[in-house]
Amino acid sequence: MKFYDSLGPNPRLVRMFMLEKGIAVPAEQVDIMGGANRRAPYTDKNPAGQLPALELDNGLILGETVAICEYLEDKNPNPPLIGRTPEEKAETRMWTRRIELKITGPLADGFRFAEGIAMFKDRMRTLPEAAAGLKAIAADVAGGEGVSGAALVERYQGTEFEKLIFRAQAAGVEQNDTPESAVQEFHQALLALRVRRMHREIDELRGRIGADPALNAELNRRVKELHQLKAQRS
Ligand SMILES: N[C@@H](CCC(=O)N[C@@H](CS)C(=O)NCC(=O)O)C(=O)O
Repeated sequence: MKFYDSLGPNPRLVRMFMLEKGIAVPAEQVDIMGGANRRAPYTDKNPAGQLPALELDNGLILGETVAICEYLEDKNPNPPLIGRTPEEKAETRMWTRRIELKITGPLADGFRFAEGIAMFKDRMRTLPEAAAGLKAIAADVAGGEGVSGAALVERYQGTEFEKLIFRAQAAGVEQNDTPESAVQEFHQALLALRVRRMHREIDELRGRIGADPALNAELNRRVKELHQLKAQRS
């Protein structure tokens, strides 16, 4: 296998996915700033002309970040990032599609048609007049001006992969951290989310204990878990 890698949030997501899975694949860097992705020999491999791509041992070249992650998950089910059961997988895919269609897609085109226009005008059809509207759609759906991975984790309390996608995309807009630090940040955001959930569950258990004292053991177990989670926060 060979991983075609570059600057940008989409390859970053695949790097994060591989790190989470503990998979190492030989990688080749493609210079997207210099436009190497939009000409041969890269376009002979991936006519879509974008990154990332994964070349399989049977010669098939896979483009599209989500398709690549799905393939890696099928080949390496543990740890599950998309889901264990058909239900978990369906939920992840539902959120992934919503986030791509309604947030990261418009966000990326909003950037390409405005701040990024010098780089993109000769690579794709650009619609400068649409930029502000596209960014507004993304911000509305993601919950306001300060669109960040943490804000989205807060809002869409779904599965890990969907948050990982957004984290990678949002971090990619800034382009200033390493995949390792983005993974670290993602773990911390997830941890904070779990701590909040656990607090809610504990409050709810406390409310029911008067009616059912047998819940005491469950409560003690949860409180212990909460302390363990809190100890992992940096
Ligand atoms: N739909 C593609 C989008 C890939 C994409 O936009 N890649 C960016 C890098 S993050 C790219 O290749 N940009 C350079 C270009 O479009 O010329 C996917 O999900 O993989």
